[in-house]
Amino acid sequence: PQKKPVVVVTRRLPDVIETRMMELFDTRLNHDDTPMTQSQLIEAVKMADVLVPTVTDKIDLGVLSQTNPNLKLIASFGTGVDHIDLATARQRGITVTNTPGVLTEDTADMTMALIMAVPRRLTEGERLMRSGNWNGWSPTSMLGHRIWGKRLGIIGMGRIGQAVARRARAFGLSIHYHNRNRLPDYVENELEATYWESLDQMLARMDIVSVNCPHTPATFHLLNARRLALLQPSCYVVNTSRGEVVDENALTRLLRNGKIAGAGLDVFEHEPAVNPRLLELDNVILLPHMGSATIEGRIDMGEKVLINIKTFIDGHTPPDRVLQAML
Ligand code: 8YV
Repeated sequence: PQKKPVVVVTRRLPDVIETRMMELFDTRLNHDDTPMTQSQLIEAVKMADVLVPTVTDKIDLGVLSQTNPNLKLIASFGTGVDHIDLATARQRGITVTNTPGVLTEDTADMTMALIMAVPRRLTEGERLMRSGNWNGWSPTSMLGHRIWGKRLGIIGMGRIGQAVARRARAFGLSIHYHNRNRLPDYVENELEATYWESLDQMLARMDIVSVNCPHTPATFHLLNARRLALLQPSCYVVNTSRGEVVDENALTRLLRNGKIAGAGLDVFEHEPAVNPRLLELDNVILLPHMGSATIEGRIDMGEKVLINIKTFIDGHTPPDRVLQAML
């Protein structure tokens, strides 16, 4: 019988997925659920025919230059591929796949949760209850800002951005967006979304800004100090995409100085590190990169990984091959 391909999985995945993987491939699991070090990753790619990394594995030139010649597929468990040096992978004839689509709605739910929770001071109220210091209702306590009727500016109107737009419309927000490319008319009409070619001009007019674009060389620090300074002091910022898209230090400074009303952050520039000054701010909700963290979603992601590997091994183009256009 043909030798089964060696599949190395870098992190613990849902049990059903790991079981299926063990049945199908010569699978090497990692149940030490801490991110692999670079040297562990290098050991992994020396033996793997297929690598299944996650967002916490930096697949850079150093790792890719150590792959064994049989490693021809990196089937990433996740949608973002900014942790993989795609150009080098391509040069080395390695196909990269991801898991798009299945975490769109979960991530949009979490984005909407932050859009609601920050202006309405949800976690502040919760902290007050747990502190035991609540003295009862008063007409002027815990006042937040109204959400309906406000302008939401979505940066990155791909699958997740559009799913956020659909939800936000139902909550009475008006939808504005900036994207590399303008959406076709019929999509814009369906979403009742207003396109802003100039990100700067959009930023200056929004009440809430949601970051939903991938992290690429072109979007690194897209919200830099200059652009963040364009926001109105009453504006809220929500980020469920990648920390690197926002200059975290500049954002922190503006939040501290009252130049931005608040922020909901699920992602950070140097995860798992967080700018410690953010922790001191009441008008900020911080979450540990859990935008897509649902049991159902993780299984869906795992199934996508399985299909990508199987299709590739069978000699076909895997459904979620990451195209060069992502660069
Ligand atoms: C995942 C994510 O938790 O898919 C992504 O891009 O950021 C998250 O949804 C993570 O990537 C798993 O690798």
